[in-house]
Amino acid sequence: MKIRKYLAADMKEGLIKIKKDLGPEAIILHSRRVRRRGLRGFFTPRQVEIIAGVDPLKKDQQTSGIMLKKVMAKEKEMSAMADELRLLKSTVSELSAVASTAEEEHRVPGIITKKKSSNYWRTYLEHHDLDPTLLQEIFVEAEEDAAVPGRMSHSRMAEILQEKAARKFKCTDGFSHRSQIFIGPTGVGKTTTLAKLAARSSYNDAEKVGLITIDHYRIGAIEQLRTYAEIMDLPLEVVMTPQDLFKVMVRLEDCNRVFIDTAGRSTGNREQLDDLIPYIDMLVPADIYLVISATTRRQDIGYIAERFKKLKYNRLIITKLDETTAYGAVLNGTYYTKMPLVYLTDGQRVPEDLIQASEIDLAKLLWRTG
Ligand SMILES: Nc1nc2c(ncn2[C@@H]2O[C@H](COP(=O)(O)OP(=O)(O)O)[C@@H](O)[C@H]2O)c(=O)[nH]1
Ligand SMILES: [Mg+2]
Repeated sequence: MKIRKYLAADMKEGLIKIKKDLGPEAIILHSRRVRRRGLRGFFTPRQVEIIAGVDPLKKDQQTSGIMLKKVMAKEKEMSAMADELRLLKSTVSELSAVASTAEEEHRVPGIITKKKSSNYWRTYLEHHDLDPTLLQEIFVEAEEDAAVPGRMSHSRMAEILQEKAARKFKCTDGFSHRSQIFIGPTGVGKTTTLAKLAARSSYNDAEKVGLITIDHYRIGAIEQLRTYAEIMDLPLEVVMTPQDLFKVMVRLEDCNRVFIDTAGRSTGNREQLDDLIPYIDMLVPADIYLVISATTRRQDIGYIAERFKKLKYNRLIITKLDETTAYGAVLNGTYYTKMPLVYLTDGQRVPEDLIQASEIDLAKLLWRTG
Protein backbone atom coordinates (compact mmCIF):
# COMPACT_ATOMS: atom_id res chain seq x y z
CA MET A 1 0.00 0.00 0.00
CA LYS A 2 1.27 3.46 -0.90
CA ILE A 3 0.89 5.70 2.15
CA ARG A 4 1.38 9.47 2.11
CA LYS A 5 1.06 12.32 4.57
CA TYR A 6 -0.59 15.60 3.51
CA LEU A 7 -0.77 19.01 5.11
CA ALA A 8 -3.58 21.33 4.12
CA ALA A 9 -5.39 24.42 5.36
CA ASP A 10 -8.58 22.38 5.80
CA MET A 11 -10.06 18.96 5.12
CA LYS A 12 -11.57 20.06 1.82
CA GLU A 13 -8.24 21.24 0.44
CA GLY A 14 -6.59 18.05 1.76
CA LEU A 15 -9.08 15.78 0.03
CA ILE A 16 -8.61 17.58 -3.29
CA LYS A 17 -4.84 17.14 -2.96
CA ILE A 18 -5.21 13.45 -2.14
CA LYS A 19 -7.60 12.80 -4.99
CA LYS A 20 -5.23 14.50 -7.41
CA ASP A 21 -2.21 12.67 -6.09
CA LEU A 22 -3.46 9.18 -5.25
CA GLY A 23 -6.65 9.01 -7.29
CA PRO A 24 -10.26 8.45 -6.20
CA GLU A 25 -9.39 5.03 -4.73
CA ALA A 26 -7.41 6.56 -1.89
CA ILE A 27 -8.44 5.76 1.66
CA ILE A 28 -8.17 8.22 4.55
CA LEU A 29 -6.28 6.43 7.30
CA HIS A 30 -5.97 9.20 9.84
CA SER A 31 -6.44 12.95 10.22
CA ARG A 32 -5.69 15.51 12.91
CA ARG A 33 -5.32 19.26 13.35
CA VAL A 34 -1.74 20.45 13.86
CA ARG A 35 0.15 23.65 14.44
CA ARG A 36 3.39 24.54 12.70
CA ARG A 37 6.45 24.03 14.91
CA GLY A 38 7.89 26.94 16.89
CA LEU A 39 6.71 30.44 17.63
CA ARG A 40 5.66 31.03 14.04
CA GLY A 41 3.05 28.29 14.48
CA PHE A 42 1.24 30.52 16.89
CA PHE A 43 0.84 33.25 14.31
CA THR A 44 -0.42 30.98 11.55
CA PRO A 45 -3.71 29.06 11.55
CA ARG A 46 -3.77 25.37 12.42
CA GLN A 47 -3.48 22.95 9.52
CA VAL A 48 -4.97 19.53 8.89
CA GLU A 49 -2.60 16.60 8.64
CA ILE A 50 -4.08 13.69 6.70
CA ILE A 51 -2.57 10.28 6.20
CA ALA A 52 -3.98 8.60 3.13
CA GLY A 53 -3.13 5.42 1.30
CA VAL A 54 -3.85 3.54 -1.88
CA ASP A 55 -3.01 0.01 -2.92
CA PRO A 56 -1.50 0.26 -6.41
CA LEU A 57 -1.69 -3.51 -6.98
CA LYS A 58 -5.35 -3.84 -6.18
CA LYS A 59 -7.36 -3.21 -9.35
CA ASP A 60 -10.76 -3.38 -7.76
CA GLN A 61 -10.88 -0.72 -5.16
CA GLN A 62 -14.43 0.26 -5.72
CA THR A 63 -15.23 0.27 -2.03
CA SER A 64 -12.38 2.54 -1.06
CA GLY A 65 -13.01 4.75 -4.08
CA ILE A 66 -16.56 5.13 -2.94
CA MET A 67 -15.26 5.81 0.56
CA LEU A 68 -13.24 8.83 -0.56
CA LYS A 69 -16.13 10.12 -2.68
CA LYS A 70 -18.39 9.68 0.33
CA VAL A 71 -15.97 11.53 2.57
CA MET A 72 -15.79 14.36 0.03
CA ALA A 73 -19.58 14.56 -0.23
CA LYS A 74 -19.84 14.53 3.56
CA GLU A 75 -17.18 17.22 3.77
CA LYS A 76 -19.15 19.39 1.31
CA GLU A 77 -22.29 18.90 3.36
CA MET A 78 -20.41 19.72 6.58
CA SER A 79 -18.89 22.85 5.11
CA ALA A 80 -22.35 24.10 3.99
CA MET A 81 -23.64 23.37 7.48
CA ALA A 82 -20.65 25.15 8.99
CA ASP A 83 -21.40 28.22 6.83
CA GLU A 84 -25.00 28.25 8.04
CA LEU A 85 -23.87 27.81 11.61
CA ARG A 86 -21.39 30.66 11.30
CA LEU A 87 -24.12 32.95 9.98
CA LEU A 88 -26.44 31.95 12.78
CA LYS A 89 -23.75 32.42 15.37
CA SER A 90 -22.83 35.92 14.20
CA THR A 91 -26.50 36.95 14.18
CA VAL A 92 -26.94 35.66 17.73
CA SER A 93 -23.80 37.38 18.88
CA GLU A 94 -24.82 40.69 17.32
CA LEU A 95 -28.20 40.45 18.96
CA SER A 96 -26.92 39.73 22.42
CA ALA A 97 -23.72 41.76 22.08
CA VAL A 98 -21.94 38.98 23.85
CA ALA A 99 -18.99 37.61 21.97
CA SER A 100 -17.56 34.36 23.09
CA THR A 101 -15.52 32.90 20.31
CA ALA A 102 -12.84 35.37 19.19
CA GLU A 103 -10.30 33.88 21.55
CA GLU A 104 -11.11 30.22 21.67
CA GLU A 105 -8.86 29.60 24.64
CA HIS A 106 -10.50 32.30 26.77
CA ARG A 107 -14.14 31.63 26.15
CA VAL A 108 -16.33 32.84 28.98
CA PRO A 109 -19.90 31.62 28.72
CA GLY A 110 -22.93 33.86 29.13
CA ILE A 111 -23.13 37.56 29.76
CA ILE A 112 -20.18 39.16 31.50
CA THR A 113 -19.88 42.66 32.86
CA LYS A 114 -17.05 44.97 31.83
CA LYS A 115 -15.65 44.86 35.33
CA LYS A 116 -15.66 41.07 35.43
CA SER A 117 -14.11 40.88 32.00
CA SER A 118 -11.41 43.33 32.98
CA ASN A 119 -10.67 41.39 36.17
CA TYR A 120 -10.52 38.15 34.23
CA TRP A 121 -7.89 39.56 31.85
CA ARG A 122 -5.95 41.11 34.70
CA THR A 123 -5.56 37.73 36.39
CA TYR A 124 -4.72 36.21 33.05
CA LEU A 125 -2.01 38.80 32.29
CA GLU A 126 -0.55 38.52 35.77
CA HIS A 127 0.52 35.00 34.81
CA HIS A 128 2.92 36.64 32.34
CA ASP A 129 4.78 38.35 35.20
CA LEU A 130 4.28 41.84 33.76
CA ASP A 131 5.58 44.78 35.71
CA PRO A 132 2.66 45.88 37.98
CA THR A 133 2.97 49.57 37.04
CA LEU A 134 2.97 48.71 33.38
CA LEU A 135 0.00 46.39 33.84
CA GLN A 136 -1.86 49.15 35.66
CA GLU A 137 -1.11 51.64 32.85
CA ILE A 138 -2.51 49.21 30.28
CA PHE A 139 -5.69 48.65 32.31
CA VAL A 140 -6.31 52.33 33.06
CA GLU A 141 -6.04 53.13 29.34
CA ALA A 142 -8.19 50.16 28.34
CA GLU A 143 -10.87 50.92 30.89
CA GLU A 144 -11.09 54.50 29.60
CA ASP A 145 -11.83 53.12 26.14
CA ALA A 146 -14.25 50.59 27.56
CA ALA A 147 -16.19 53.30 29.39
CA VAL A 148 -18.59 53.73 26.48
CA PRO A 149 -22.26 53.18 27.36
CA GLY A 150 -23.71 49.73 26.83
CA ARG A 151 -22.41 46.22 27.03
CA MET A 152 -19.09 45.10 25.70
CA SER A 153 -18.14 41.60 24.73
CA HIS A 154 -15.40 39.75 26.52
CA SER A 155 -13.38 39.42 23.33
CA ARG A 156 -13.72 43.16 22.58
CA MET A 157 -12.22 43.87 25.99
CA ALA A 158 -9.30 41.61 25.06
CA GLU A 159 -8.86 43.49 21.78
CA ILE A 160 -8.71 46.84 23.57
CA LEU A 161 -6.14 45.46 26.01
CA GLN A 162 -4.09 44.08 23.14
CA GLU A 163 -4.16 47.48 21.42
CA LYS A 164 -2.99 49.20 24.60
CA ALA A 165 -0.28 46.59 25.26
CA ALA A 166 0.92 46.85 21.64
CA ARG A 167 1.54 50.56 22.10
CA LYS A 168 3.90 49.84 24.97
CA PHE A 169 6.29 47.90 22.73
CA LYS A 170 9.04 49.68 20.93
CA CYS A 171 10.54 47.96 17.91
CA THR A 172 13.09 48.71 15.26
CA ASP A 173 14.69 46.72 12.47
CA GLY A 174 17.82 46.49 10.37
CA PHE A 175 21.39 47.43 11.22
CA SER A 176 22.26 51.07 11.85
CA HIS A 177 26.02 50.66 12.17
CA ARG A 178 28.93 48.58 10.99
CA SER A 179 29.70 47.20 14.47
CA GLN A 180 27.17 44.85 16.07
CA ILE A 181 28.01 44.21 19.73
CA PHE A 182 26.31 41.61 21.95
CA ILE A 183 26.30 42.09 25.71
CA GLY A 184 24.30 40.53 28.53
CA PRO A 185 24.41 37.90 31.26
CA THR A 186 26.13 34.57 30.61
CA GLY A 187 24.20 31.75 29.00
CA VAL A 188 21.38 33.85 27.53
CA GLY A 189 22.29 33.04 23.93
CA LYS A 190 24.59 35.91 22.86
CA THR A 191 26.97 33.76 20.83
CA THR A 192 24.18 31.71 19.26
CA THR A 193 22.17 34.80 18.30
CA LEU A 194 25.29 36.50 16.95
CA ALA A 195 25.90 33.44 14.74
CA LYS A 196 22.29 33.53 13.46
CA LEU A 197 22.60 37.19 12.51
CA ALA A 198 26.07 36.82 11.02
CA ALA A 199 24.85 33.91 8.88
CA ARG A 200 21.88 35.90 7.63
CA SER A 201 23.84 38.99 6.79
CA SER A 202 26.53 36.96 5.07
CA TYR A 203 24.23 34.64 3.07
CA ASN A 204 20.98 36.55 2.66
CA ASP A 205 22.33 40.07 2.40
CA ALA A 206 25.68 39.14 0.79
CA GLU A 207 27.55 41.36 3.22
CA LYS A 208 31.24 40.90 3.91
CA VAL A 209 31.19 39.81 7.52
CA GLY A 210 33.90 39.60 10.18
CA LEU A 211 33.65 38.14 13.70
CA ILE A 212 35.42 39.28 16.85
CA THR A 213 35.30 37.88 20.34
CA ILE A 214 36.46 39.89 23.31
CA ASP A 215 37.99 37.38 25.70
CA HIS A 216 39.45 39.74 28.26
CA TYR A 217 39.79 37.08 30.95
CA ARG A 218 41.46 34.48 28.73
CA ILE A 219 38.78 32.02 29.70
CA GLY A 220 38.96 30.43 26.28
CA ALA A 221 35.24 30.58 25.63
CA ILE A 222 35.88 31.02 21.95
CA GLU A 223 35.53 27.49 20.62
CA GLN A 224 31.81 27.84 20.03
CA LEU A 225 32.25 30.96 17.90
CA ARG A 226 35.28 29.46 16.17
CA THR A 227 33.14 26.50 15.10
CA TYR A 228 30.48 28.81 13.63
CA ALA A 229 33.17 30.91 11.94
CA GLU A 230 34.62 27.78 10.31
CA ILE A 231 31.22 26.52 9.15
CA MET A 232 30.30 29.90 7.68
CA ASP A 233 33.81 30.52 6.40
CA LEU A 234 34.07 33.90 8.13
CA PRO A 235 37.21 35.48 9.64
CA LEU A 236 37.34 35.33 13.46
CA GLU A 237 39.63 37.48 15.58
CA VAL A 238 40.18 37.05 19.31
CA VAL A 239 40.84 40.23 21.24
CA MET A 240 42.31 40.37 24.74
CA THR A 241 43.14 44.04 25.18
CA PRO A 242 41.66 47.30 23.85
CA GLN A 243 44.91 47.78 21.85
CA ASP A 244 44.28 44.40 20.17
CA LEU A 245 40.83 45.58 19.25
CA PHE A 246 42.20 48.61 17.46
CA LYS A 247 44.56 46.46 15.38
CA VAL A 248 41.85 43.91 14.62
CA MET A 249 39.39 46.56 13.42
CA VAL A 250 42.07 47.73 11.01
CA ARG A 251 42.65 44.14 9.84
CA LEU A 252 38.92 43.70 9.20
CA GLU A 253 38.75 46.98 7.28
CA ASP A 254 37.21 45.39 4.21
CA CYS A 255 34.33 43.86 6.21
CA ASN A 256 31.23 46.02 6.00
CA ARG A 257 29.65 44.27 9.00
CA VAL A 258 31.52 43.22 12.14
CA PHE A 259 29.85 41.10 14.85
CA ILE A 260 31.45 41.37 18.29
CA ASP A 261 30.84 38.78 21.01
CA THR A 262 31.59 39.33 24.68
CA ALA A 263 32.10 36.46 27.09
CA GLY A 264 32.38 35.62 30.75
CA ARG A 265 30.85 38.58 32.51
CA SER A 266 28.62 38.20 35.48
CA THR A 267 25.85 40.77 35.96
CA GLY A 268 26.70 41.06 39.64
CA ASN A 269 30.39 41.75 39.09
CA ARG A 270 30.82 45.50 38.69
CA GLU A 271 34.56 45.35 37.83
CA GLN A 272 34.03 42.80 35.10
CA LEU A 273 31.40 44.98 33.48
CA ASP A 274 33.60 48.08 33.84
CA ASP A 275 36.41 46.27 32.04
CA LEU A 276 34.31 46.19 28.89
CA ILE A 277 33.85 49.97 28.78
CA PRO A 278 37.13 50.82 26.96
CA TYR A 279 36.31 48.26 24.24
CA ILE A 280 32.83 49.66 23.75
CA ASP A 281 34.20 53.21 23.69
CA MET A 282 36.47 52.25 20.82
CA LEU A 283 33.61 50.76 18.84
CA VAL A 284 30.89 53.39 19.15
CA PRO A 285 28.87 54.40 17.22
CA ALA A 286 27.61 50.83 17.13
CA ASP A 287 24.47 48.74 17.45
CA ILE A 288 24.81 47.43 21.01
CA TYR A 289 22.36 44.65 21.84
CA LEU A 290 21.45 43.82 25.40
CA VAL A 291 20.52 40.13 25.22
CA ILE A 292 18.05 38.85 27.80
CA SER A 293 16.41 35.45 28.10
CA ALA A 294 12.59 35.31 28.15
CA THR A 295 12.89 33.02 31.16
CA THR A 296 14.33 35.86 33.29
CA ARG A 297 12.19 36.98 36.22
CA ARG A 298 10.78 40.49 36.14
CA GLN A 299 12.95 41.79 39.00
CA ASP A 300 16.09 40.40 37.38
CA ILE A 301 15.31 42.10 34.07
CA GLY A 302 15.17 45.41 35.95
CA TYR A 303 18.50 44.62 37.59
CA ILE A 304 20.19 43.59 34.33
CA ALA A 305 18.83 46.66 32.50
CA GLU A 306 20.35 48.87 35.21
CA ARG A 307 23.68 47.06 35.51
CA PHE A 308 24.45 46.97 31.80
CA LYS A 309 23.43 50.59 31.18
CA LYS A 310 27.06 51.73 31.47
CA LEU A 311 27.85 49.63 28.41
CA LYS A 312 25.57 51.96 26.41
CA TYR A 313 23.27 49.34 24.92
CA ASN A 314 20.80 50.80 22.46
CA ARG A 315 18.84 47.72 21.33
CA LEU A 316 17.26 44.68 22.84
CA ILE A 317 17.09 40.98 21.96
CA ILE A 318 14.90 38.52 23.86
CA THR A 319 15.97 34.88 23.55
CA LYS A 320 14.54 31.46 24.45
CA LEU A 321 10.86 32.19 23.88
CA ASP A 322 10.49 28.46 23.34
CA GLU A 323 11.45 27.82 26.94
CA THR A 324 8.62 29.66 28.66
CA THR A 325 4.87 30.17 28.62
CA ALA A 326 5.07 33.56 30.34
CA TYR A 327 6.00 36.24 27.82
CA GLY A 328 6.12 39.23 30.16
CA ALA A 329 9.89 39.49 29.60
CA VAL A 330 9.25 40.80 26.10
CA LEU A 331 7.23 43.73 27.36
CA ASN A 332 9.15 44.18 30.64
CA GLY A 333 12.40 44.23 28.64
CA THR A 334 11.38 47.20 26.51
CA TYR A 335 9.77 48.88 29.50
CA TYR A 336 12.83 48.64 31.78
CA THR A 337 15.52 49.30 29.17
CA LYS A 338 13.55 51.96 27.22
CA MET A 339 15.23 50.49 24.15
CA PRO A 340 13.62 49.04 21.05
CA LEU A 341 13.29 45.32 20.60
CA VAL A 342 14.91 44.08 17.42
CA TYR A 343 14.93 40.29 17.50
CA LEU A 344 13.38 37.38 19.34
CA THR A 345 14.76 33.85 19.28
CA ASP A 346 12.80 30.66 19.78
CA GLY A 347 15.27 27.81 19.50
CA GLN A 348 18.85 26.66 19.16
CA ARG A 349 18.91 26.20 15.40
CA VAL A 350 21.34 28.51 13.58
CA PRO A 351 20.23 30.51 11.60
CA GLU A 352 16.53 29.49 11.54
CA ASP A 353 15.29 30.31 15.03
CA LEU A 354 15.34 34.09 14.79
CA ILE A 355 12.36 36.41 14.41
CA GLN A 356 12.39 40.08 13.49
CA ALA A 357 10.33 41.78 16.21
CA SER A 358 8.78 44.31 13.83
CA GLU A 359 7.30 41.53 11.71
CA ILE A 360 5.00 40.05 14.33
CA ASP A 361 2.15 41.22 16.50
CA LEU A 362 4.00 41.27 19.81
CA ALA A 363 0.91 41.95 21.94
CA LYS A 364 -0.51 38.66 20.70
CA LEU A 365 2.29 36.86 22.50
CA LEU A 366 0.64 37.78 25.78
CA TRP A 367 -2.55 36.06 24.66
CA ARG A 368 -0.74 32.88 23.83
CA THR A 369 -1.37 29.99 26.15
CA GLY A 370 1.21 27.32 26.92
N1 LIG B 1 15.93 26.83 23.76
C1 LIG B 1 16.74 27.79 23.33
N2 LIG B 1 18.06 27.70 23.58
C2 LIG B 1 18.85 28.69 23.11
C3 LIG B 1 18.34 29.80 22.39
N3 LIG B 1 19.40 30.61 22.09
C4 LIG B 1 20.51 30.01 22.60
N4 LIG B 1 20.19 28.86 23.22
C5 LIG B 1 21.06 27.90 23.91
O1 LIG B 1 21.48 28.47 25.13
C6 LIG B 1 22.79 28.01 25.46
C7 LIG B 1 23.71 29.19 25.74
O2 LIG B 1 23.85 29.92 24.52
P1 LIG B 1 25.14 30.82 24.22
O3 LIG B 1 24.94 31.42 22.88
O4 LIG B 1 26.38 30.04 24.45
O5 LIG B 1 24.98 31.91 25.38
P2 LIG B 1 25.98 33.09 25.80
O6 LIG B 1 26.72 32.61 27.02
O7 LIG B 1 25.12 34.25 26.12
O8 LIG B 1 26.88 33.34 24.64
C8 LIG B 1 23.24 27.14 24.28
O9 LIG B 1 23.01 25.81 24.60
C9 LIG B 1 22.35 27.59 23.15
O10 LIG B 1 22.15 26.59 22.18
C10 LIG B 1 16.92 29.86 22.14
O11 LIG B 1 16.37 30.79 21.54
N5 LIG B 1 16.18 28.83 22.64
MG1 LIG C 1 28.93 33.19 24.54
